[in-house]
Amino acid sequence: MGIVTPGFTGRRRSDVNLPPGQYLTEDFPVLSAGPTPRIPLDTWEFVIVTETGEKHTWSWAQLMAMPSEDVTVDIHCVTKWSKLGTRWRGVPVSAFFDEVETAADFAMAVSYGGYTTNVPLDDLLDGQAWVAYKFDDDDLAPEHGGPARLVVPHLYFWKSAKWVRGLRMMLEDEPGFWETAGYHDYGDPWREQRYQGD
Ligand SMILES: Nc1nc2c(c(=O)[nH]1)N[C@H]1C(S)=C(S)[C@@H](COP(=O)(O)O)O[C@H]1N2
Ligand SMILES: [Mo]
Repeated sequence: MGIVTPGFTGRRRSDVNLPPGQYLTEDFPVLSAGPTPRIPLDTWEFVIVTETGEKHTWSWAQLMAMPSEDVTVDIHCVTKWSKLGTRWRGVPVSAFFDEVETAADFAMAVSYGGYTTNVPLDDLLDGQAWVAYKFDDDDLAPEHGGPARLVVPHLYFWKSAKWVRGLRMMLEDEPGFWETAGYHDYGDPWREQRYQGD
């Protein structure tokens, strides 16, 4: 006979499989390299610029009209905290690329406020990345990247650009803000790719 714990729905600590060097946190730390920008929704836009300079722009109203997904994912910060089962609502990045033609293999995510981070395009497609605007059923708080942020949970969380403004497509990989400062160009937490050379 097994032991049943009524009402227990969480995962047991011993069942948790964290990437190497990570510890579990229950709260939601804020990590921002600068001040929190405030972006009014009526001027907010998401822009994909292709390698040929072609621009595709979505307004907030257009974003809201796109089919969204509710996802529950684990996130892993390079400063070693991991948070399990975070709940987001957002538009899958692949939906934007249904309308964009590009031969580029890399994207530079660009944020309001100037933050940048590079991600291979393949890592943004096929249900791996979202432009998220809700967290835990609430509008995404400004300090966590609201009105909208990138969520790319399979890479270290610095790749999940807060206050995302768009993607600049690149034929060659280029480092973004933290990558220029020595962080890994790809950032796979399961391979512990924290710094350049890992
Ligand atoms: N625009 C922007 N996006 C950013 C950052 C930032 O400083 N600016 N920090 C990154 C880092 S290092 C992490 S761990 C997460 C933190 O997200 P949170 O503050 O919602 O926990 O956002 C990432 N996205
Ligand atoms: Mo981070």
